[in-house]
Amino acid sequence: MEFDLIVRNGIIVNPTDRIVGQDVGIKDGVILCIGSNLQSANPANTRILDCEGAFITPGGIDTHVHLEQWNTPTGDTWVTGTRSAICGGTTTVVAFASQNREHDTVLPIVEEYGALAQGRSYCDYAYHLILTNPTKKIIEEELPILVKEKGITSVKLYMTYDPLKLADRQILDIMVATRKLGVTTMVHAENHDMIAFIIETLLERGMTEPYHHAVSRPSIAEAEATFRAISMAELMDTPILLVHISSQNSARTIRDAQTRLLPIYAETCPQYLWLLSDRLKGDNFEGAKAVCSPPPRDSAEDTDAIWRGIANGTFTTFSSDHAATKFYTEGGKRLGIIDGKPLFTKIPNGLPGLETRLPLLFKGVEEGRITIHDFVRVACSNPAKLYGLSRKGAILPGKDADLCIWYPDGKMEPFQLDNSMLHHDIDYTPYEGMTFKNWPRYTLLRGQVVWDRDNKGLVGNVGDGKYNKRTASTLPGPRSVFVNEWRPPM
Ligand code: DUC
Ligand code: ZN
Ligand code: ZN
Repeated sequence: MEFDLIVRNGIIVNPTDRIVGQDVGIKDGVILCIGSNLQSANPANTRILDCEGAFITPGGIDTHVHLEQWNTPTGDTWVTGTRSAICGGTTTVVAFASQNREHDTVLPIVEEYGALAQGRSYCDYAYHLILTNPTKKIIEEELPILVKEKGITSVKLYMTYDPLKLADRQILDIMVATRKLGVTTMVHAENHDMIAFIIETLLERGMTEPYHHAVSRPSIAEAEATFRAISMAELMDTPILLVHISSQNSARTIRDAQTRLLPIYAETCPQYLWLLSDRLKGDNFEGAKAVCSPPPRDSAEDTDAIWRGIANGTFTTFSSDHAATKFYTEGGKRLGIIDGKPLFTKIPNGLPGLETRLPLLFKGVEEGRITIHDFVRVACSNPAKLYGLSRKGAILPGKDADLCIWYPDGKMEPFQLDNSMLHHDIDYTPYEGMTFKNWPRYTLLRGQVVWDRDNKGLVGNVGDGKYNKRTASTLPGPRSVFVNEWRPPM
């Protein structure tokens, strides 16, 4: 067998196993085999990449990314967001095409959003659909077309935000359809009315600082909606993925449902491991830099529980929820300053995090909080399985040769993160000043080196990324065999 590239002398990591002393043979962008001393049977000029004993993980898959959505005008574009993805070891992103309430069809929305990505992505990509007005026609006629023709096999639903939120009845109607179609249903679970009530009370009392954003969205609001979403999913026997889970409270509820073998999946994000709500305090409106929803929680009790949830399998996926907004630019986070005074309700929600996602999770491996296999499971393999990215997520023959190669111990000079080191188009990072002892050294997208940190850095090109038509989830689905017809519980 002849290869285009042989990756050697590394520790190949998959979710359950690691392979030492073997090479990865790559041809035409695909992993052809894993075997010993592949070099010996190849021409002397075959390209070799020596990992010097470091971990080789699958390329990262970030399945919760907001790029170029109408409601984040100062955020990253497909070009800048995916550029930062590959520089942080991520080779596939799944972003969001979003329906507005007034749209009574979603097919053109998906076309328009797809056009924005085409030729403008550094990494492979796909998108979910956010449903805000699920008409009968959309559910019964358009979703099947999206699944079959476009390979869009996931939708996101909101239980909060006036322009986005769905009533429970609408969620139930969607669940019947998604279960039948094998579509993964993502749910943003926060209790809308609890939040609205607290906001009103805070504003009446003049409590309008960025920190009050965190006060307005307590973990009980997330936990209640999480329980309700799980209850609806149980009734409809529909697999769901609870996005961006931030608290111990919700993690327990999810764990309990999983213990009962319900097909309940959950996602968490770096901000719920590394940030606490006191980061929303500070002079000069600095706290706005950490305003996201759900907010970071108050104490290490929650961050510790989230780390444990990754280790014990409660969390299926680990995503960035990259929903970036600039801080110093007009139309960005400072929209939350009105007549010189803060008003937290006007601060655009969300954080940048595509490029820092994997290094922040890898710190958990270094600190012994999770294993390297947990890392691969939540950041690469499970995202591929849950969202039907069948060519991705593992270092196995036949899979795309998407790889992230780390530094061997002691090889990389530890550094303190400075936003200027990152490749997004955002003027801050919430992780400024944090020390990193490792970082993706090389990123390979379908066998091509696209990030070479020590030699030129970014070496991939815009337009390298290809659209991935997805299949249904391969994780356990509905428990009933009668997926085409919902039957009342009796
Ligand atoms: N939900 C998201 O998924 N991302 C950003 C903000 C939000 O509320
Ligand atoms: Zn959300
Ligand atoms: Zn999001």
